[in-house]
Amino acid sequence: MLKTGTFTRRGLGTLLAAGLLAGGLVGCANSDTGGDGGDSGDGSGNGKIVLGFSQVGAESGWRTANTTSVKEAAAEAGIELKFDDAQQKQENQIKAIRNFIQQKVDVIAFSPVVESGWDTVLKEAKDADIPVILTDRAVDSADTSLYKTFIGSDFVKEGRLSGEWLVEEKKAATGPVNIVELQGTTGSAPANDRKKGFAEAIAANPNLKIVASQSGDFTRAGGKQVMEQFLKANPKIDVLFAHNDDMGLGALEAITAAGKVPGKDITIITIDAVKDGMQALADGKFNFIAECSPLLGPQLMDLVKKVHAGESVPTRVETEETTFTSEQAKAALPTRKY
Ligand code: GYE
Repeated sequence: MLKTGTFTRRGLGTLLAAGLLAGGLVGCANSDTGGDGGDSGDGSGNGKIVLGFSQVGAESGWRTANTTSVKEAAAEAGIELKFDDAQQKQENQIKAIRNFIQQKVDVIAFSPVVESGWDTVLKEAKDADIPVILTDRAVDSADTSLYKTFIGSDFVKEGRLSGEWLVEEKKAATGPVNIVELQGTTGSAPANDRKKGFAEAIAANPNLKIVASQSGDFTRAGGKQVMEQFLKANPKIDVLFAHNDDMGLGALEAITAAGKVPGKDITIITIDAVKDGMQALADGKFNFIAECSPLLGPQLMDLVKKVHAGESVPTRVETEETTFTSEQAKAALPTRKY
């Protein structure tokens, strides 16, 4: 995963992520708690740190890999995990966080489905003296004392790298290059930031124009459906920029059904680099992927232990990532873990 084009470095994170990869993906964490017993760990029994984790949902391959990473890392670190799946609904996440507060968990971590609207529940956690860690996605709360740290990717950078690749790819174009954009979940940090980074980068070439941009909610079904609409409404589409692999994979079906050849008639750029996306890239159906690593579990558990011990932690922990062309995907696939 660190072959080429590495753009961020955090020594500790790299080591932990590499360690997880080296260890392989073992065990299976299907249960809702990663702990080995019914103990709450809040003074009543096994002494384990209890972590309440509210996951966005199971909308994509990225999310599934992220859930596995969190569950396995908790088990490995001896942390008791209370896991909740919010099915992509903010109200469910708020409910889960309130439950965690009521249960007096030691630490709360969550991946906020959207950026806005968290102040009240975060204040409730703070008043209950329960430290909160944001994983994967950010919130827009002005009061940053409502959470201890935010671990995740630089989504603006992912969008920018995607746009920069396209500028280079289309530098010989003399006429308009029509781009359609499949956005992630409306109001989510990755959708907002990837859109921004991409738009900034393509501004360097006035031929590159986004002719349609709509949310496919980070799902395959959403990507397929919106791409069908794009194809009906726009006679000439040269490029698809999808905010994740899954929407790009859904769009492939719509493109093929419309009698066009993905990767040739339409240049396709996506983000994530999960296995199915990498396979499409290796097969020449996608043309470029900016990686977004879901393997946040080990770093998250490290932060959980530290905030629980009252140690100071950096306010921002960035994930290390790279980018892939088709040739690079072919080389990386055999050892790809997710
Ligand atoms: O790119 C997408 C998932 O928040 C980084 O969410 C994550 C995004 C990821 O559904 O596939």
